Amino acid sequence: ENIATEATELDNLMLIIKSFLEHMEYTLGKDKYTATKYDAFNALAYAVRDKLVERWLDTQQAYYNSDNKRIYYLSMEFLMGRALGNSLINLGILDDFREAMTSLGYDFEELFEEEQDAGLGNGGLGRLAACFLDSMATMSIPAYGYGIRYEYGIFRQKIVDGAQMELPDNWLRYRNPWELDRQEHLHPVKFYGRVITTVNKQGNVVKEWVDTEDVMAMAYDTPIPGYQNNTVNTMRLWSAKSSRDFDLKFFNEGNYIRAVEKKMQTETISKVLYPADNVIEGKELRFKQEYFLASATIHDVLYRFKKKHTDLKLLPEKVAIQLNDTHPALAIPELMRVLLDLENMEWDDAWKVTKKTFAYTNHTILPEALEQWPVWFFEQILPRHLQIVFDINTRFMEEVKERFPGDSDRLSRMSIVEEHWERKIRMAHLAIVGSHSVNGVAALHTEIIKNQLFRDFYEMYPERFNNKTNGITQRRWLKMANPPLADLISEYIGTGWTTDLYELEKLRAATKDPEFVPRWQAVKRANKERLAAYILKHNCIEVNVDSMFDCQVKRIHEYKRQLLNVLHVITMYNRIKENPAGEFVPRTFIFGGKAAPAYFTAKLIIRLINAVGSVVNNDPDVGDRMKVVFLANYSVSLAEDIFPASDLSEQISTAGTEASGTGNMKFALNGALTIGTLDGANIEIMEEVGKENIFIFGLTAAEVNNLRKKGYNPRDYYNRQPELKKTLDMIAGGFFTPNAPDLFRPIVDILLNQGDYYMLLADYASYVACQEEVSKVYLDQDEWARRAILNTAGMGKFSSDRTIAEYAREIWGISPMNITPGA
Ligand code: DL6
Repeated sequence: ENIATEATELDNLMLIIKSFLEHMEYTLGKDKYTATKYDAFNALAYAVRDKLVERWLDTQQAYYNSDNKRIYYLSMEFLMGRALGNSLINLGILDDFREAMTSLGYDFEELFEEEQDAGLGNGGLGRLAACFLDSMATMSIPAYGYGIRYEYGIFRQKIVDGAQMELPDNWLRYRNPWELDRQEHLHPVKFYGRVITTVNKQGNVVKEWVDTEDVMAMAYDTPIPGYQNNTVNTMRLWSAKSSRDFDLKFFNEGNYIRAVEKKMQTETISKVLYPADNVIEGKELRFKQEYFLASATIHDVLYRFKKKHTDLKLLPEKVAIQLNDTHPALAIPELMRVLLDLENMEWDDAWKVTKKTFAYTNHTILPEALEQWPVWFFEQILPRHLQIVFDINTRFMEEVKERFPGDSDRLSRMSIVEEHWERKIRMAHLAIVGSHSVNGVAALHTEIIKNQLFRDFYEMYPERFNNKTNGITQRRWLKMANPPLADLISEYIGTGWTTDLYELEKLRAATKDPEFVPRWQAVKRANKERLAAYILKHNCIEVNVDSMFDCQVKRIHEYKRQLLNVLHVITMYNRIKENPAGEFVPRTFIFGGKAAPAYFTAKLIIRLINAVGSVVNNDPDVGDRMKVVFLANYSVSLAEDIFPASDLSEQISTAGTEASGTGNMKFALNGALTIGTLDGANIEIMEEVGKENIFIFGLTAAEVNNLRKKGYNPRDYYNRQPELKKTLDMIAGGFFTPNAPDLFRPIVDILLNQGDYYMLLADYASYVACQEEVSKVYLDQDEWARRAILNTAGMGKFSSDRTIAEYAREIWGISPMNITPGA
């Protein structure tokens, strides 16, 4: 029997090697003389993709046969990162492939580094979409991610002389082995033109959108494997191609160069991801991108629906569309347009179908991130949609009037059309009115939505509002990113946590196991050594592996308060300088994150971090008690190296501003302790891990509101706190950049003279005191490890599997199915 098993294993190994070599030769046209390491990665990826494709076809056939309800997750961003490691793990073939590649003489892990990140997102919102796809596949939910196949993803960040430089991320230049182009899945997307009223064959008065300029949306599909369950779902991304009709029209005009130019212009729609996070860029091209995604997807959804059904009134029974923020919300008037103008449905029926089909997730309350499109964009680019939006609004206003007679202020507050100054369409209002569900992404955030941001809507439609606290996939963020910790955990509690994260509860007992704790500490140390080597290689800074790795990695934004962290760094520096012989718990401050290219203050904060770093890191009085490191080009793959190596997770946004945060969950899952405000999901993390195992400081969201109402004067704090005053004076006075003494003045100006909107000064004292407590606990390494284990143990709730199960049950009304290959 043993011989038989061994023979099968050997066969299996030979098949993998054969597949790899065949792809090297026939797909890539390379041999052992010409193949590069990048070719080896590609041949390996194709061999893995073959495995995916078998299950993919079976899954899709099973979905078709079962006619289950389908879930469409529409998102302008999918921040997928690398696919190789994840695919191998989810298919359960990691060890087989490692053995095969090693036997061919390759360093397996090195090949992973060859893969480009799929960086089609800015931050939390895009990464959440990626985690959701993993969870939906793992739960065998018939789901599709729909987005845009940007040719350029999020820019690559370089740090030059301490400042951010943006380089284009031309990620498709060297092929993308995971995707399959679907030339046959083409939809024309209309732009511009005008609306005429005609009478159709049945004698009905109908609207026709004519003289449009059409752009073709072509599908590219990427397989999304579930975790060891034979399910492979689809992420379909649209790429813009100019249509043949379009070409002909312009080429026939006889000006060849102008015609080619026009053709190129239409294809720019899917060229580049807009790089702003939590702020809108009101550009026409972005508006077109949003409609491009909305329109192509609605047509695809209806095409699939019609393969089995004829009665469009049944759509909500077979289709749920989740809008990832308002970015794809033009899908609402687009579905209305199709139902009214192309399917001849009556308004009331079409509206009922639309509302029942759509659900909207809000991801931010920051006013600068709430989308409002000028009415004149609609007039020019989507004239028929403007009519429909106006019609929706007229009916909606009637409803409000009936419900709240005589309340004209309320009418103007709630209107989908903002009438002041320049007329605009408020996309959030459109999304709420056109959906049956509106959710926030953490408990506090949902309360803020209900009681502040969308209060009027909550009063009108309380049943629509619900909370879905975010989550992350433990397959990528623990099993793949941190194999030594994942193995240690599995050894202790079994592997059930990979699909049921609540299993981690069982780790609580490990805190009392004298053998477990040192092993836990050894894993963390090894991970820190690896990150230290990375830092040495990329930043030429030698860090003390025994120091606390204090990490803040996320987009750079004023509300996230990287600047507050810097104030603490400078305070600690000053304390060492004043008492060079004193005892200090050593710290390595690690920062990472991109600033939107047009965000002046965020970019200045990056420069400040680096300037403070050059002073601190080179001061002999400091030695290895403190280092400040800015890791360039924070991305999914870099994050996978940082979370496992971190001791302290900085989640320090002004209370009430961070909708949820998901980095906070990834840190804690990997055994970092959190220092944080009572904001977003931090609150729920505290509830799960226990107040004693998290460091909480600062004003609460209610206190922030009250202080703002009462009148907040940051100068009071500056004048009363000498350490704070000294820190700010150093920044303003050019201490960190003697050659450009005024460089950081604008930062201090924001804090002292422009009202310090995010209340850094109000929270400074409590933050610094809390950091002292952090250092005290860190001195007792066993106590620290105990708390770290309890953090990991408390992460059960924060699996995106739990989040998706809630969406499925409470919003989509579906139950998962199991895929049997070949069924
Ligand atoms: O819900 C995912 C993620 C949250 O965890 C973050 O707290 C939140 O800032 C982010 N929101 C956005 C909003 N962008 N827009 N619009 O990225 O969503």
